[in-house]
Amino acid sequence: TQAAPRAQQGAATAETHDLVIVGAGFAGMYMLHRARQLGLSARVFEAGGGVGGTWYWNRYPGARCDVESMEYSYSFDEDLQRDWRWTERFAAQPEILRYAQHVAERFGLLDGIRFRTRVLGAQYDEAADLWRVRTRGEDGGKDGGEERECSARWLVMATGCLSSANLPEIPGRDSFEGERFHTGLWPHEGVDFSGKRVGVIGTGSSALQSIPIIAEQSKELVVFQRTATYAVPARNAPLDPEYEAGIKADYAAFRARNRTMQNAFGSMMARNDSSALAATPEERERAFAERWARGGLVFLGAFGDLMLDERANDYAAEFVRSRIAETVRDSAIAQKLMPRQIIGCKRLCIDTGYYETYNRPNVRLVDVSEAPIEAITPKGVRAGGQEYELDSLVFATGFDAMTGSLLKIDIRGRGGVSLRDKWAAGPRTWLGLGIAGFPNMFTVSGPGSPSVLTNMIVSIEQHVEWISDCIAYMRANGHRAIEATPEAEDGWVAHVNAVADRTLFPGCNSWYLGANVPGKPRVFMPLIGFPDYVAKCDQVAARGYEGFVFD
Ligand code: N01
Repeated sequence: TQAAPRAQQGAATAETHDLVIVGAGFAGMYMLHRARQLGLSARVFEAGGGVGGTWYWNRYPGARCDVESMEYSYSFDEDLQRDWRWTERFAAQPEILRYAQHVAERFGLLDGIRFRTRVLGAQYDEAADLWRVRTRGEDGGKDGGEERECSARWLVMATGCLSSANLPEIPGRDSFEGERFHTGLWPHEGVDFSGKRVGVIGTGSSALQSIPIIAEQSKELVVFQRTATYAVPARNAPLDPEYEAGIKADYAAFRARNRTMQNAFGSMMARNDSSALAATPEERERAFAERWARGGLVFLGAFGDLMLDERANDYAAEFVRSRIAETVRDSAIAQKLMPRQIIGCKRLCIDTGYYETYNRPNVRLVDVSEAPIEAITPKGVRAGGQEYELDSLVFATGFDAMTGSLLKIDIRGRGGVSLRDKWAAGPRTWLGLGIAGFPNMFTVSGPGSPSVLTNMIVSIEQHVEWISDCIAYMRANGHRAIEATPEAEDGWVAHVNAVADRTLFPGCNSWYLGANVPGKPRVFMPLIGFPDYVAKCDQVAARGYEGFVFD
């Protein structure tokens, strides 16, 4: 491992805080709020020009949350959750962004956040027990191009799980002469596809949400599909005021119930724990049909063993394939759209009119499952020996998930060891919160925690509260540093893998496994099971932060 360049080099006057937080999404904002409640001085650095994280960047047409609005919101403030009014069952990106902005203003957070500032590196100074954080002002920001340093005792990485765009290295990628977009870096002013020939690469959640809208707008749409996707209808609708009032009458109880769920959402339609294998064909059909009619991610809660047994899983998969056959008029296209992999081992997609879109005369589906896209050319995309001429090309190709944003930053712990080297064979953490060799650094929804398999806001709140309690404990007990032990970390990595191996989750090429990014180590990154995880975190704290050592 090479020693890091001195963080101070070329930096302007150093600034010092108790806490540096990287990212001003839901995690960074709440961390700042909690830090201030503890009387700490904290600084947030955010590469974007505003708060909201995912919801700041992902402005593609149709971007919408797949967790219901009444659940996808902060629970830490009774007045906030009572006052805020969602308009739809599933909120669209602009509304969630407005909510994030409202929270930032309501709790006076904006003056603690330095926007358009990217964190380049962070190095632990062992002599001083301080993190030295190197930042650079982004173009267009007030400190554009300027490098600075900020020191802090604690470093909280609130960098998000799906925030590092994956732009695959397809031959000729940069030669395309038309306009090019990535769903996760969408222009703020929007894009007008009227009269255009548009190509979309990818058929994950982002593609599924944008394809029906792009199809309506554009002259022609060509979708390049590498893996067909299971999608369940959202059945989005205006939020029913009675339903809203019912929840608000005792929001605390509703939140508490959510936290007891495996994935911290879906409390209105609890998981049926019985086995799909024990049910009769009629019972199975009824259970799937009920959830299909209700819409949303609750579909996978139809039986308790859908993610445990391939035969059970295939009943659910077959139900969706039958819906595709019913919906798509051209049977050859329907066949191509039918996924064959395990349902749910890639994130289930929630759609509005996705399969129906292939009945439109201006939409073509190009299957690139057998052979990859050959090239991107100045005029379009070449696949299967044919060139598709395009005016616009949309990469709906996802993210370098869970580790991408952390590893973009040159993070160096004890002895100058870099996180990139430490995680060369896959991420290693204790509880997804701490990393051996990186004292006083915490990861919010880090790999090894349930994060992306849950309602993210619930997981974020749990992590931020655990971290702030830990910092309060350190201050009360006069500790300068906390660090995960290598033994605790080894045990945890083995545990996360063992839990995943008891399920069907590792069974396909998902981003949970890092399989979407060529060369990324294949390790199942999130931990399955939210309530057990929370109990473990609480137990660790109650036992004086077991698995951590203090200085
Ligand atoms: O990204 P993805 P996403 N050639 O990785 C394809 C959350 N989210 O942005 O499956 C051709 O799922 C790739 O193909 P394959 C949600 O958690 C939530 O859509 O790897 N194709 C795949 O089809 C979600 O899971 C919401 O074979 C290539 C697609 O690109 C996560 O974010 C909305 C390719 C990428 O799909 C990520 O979703 C949006 C190549 N070289 C996102 N490289 C909601 O709340 C990649 N692909 C609803």
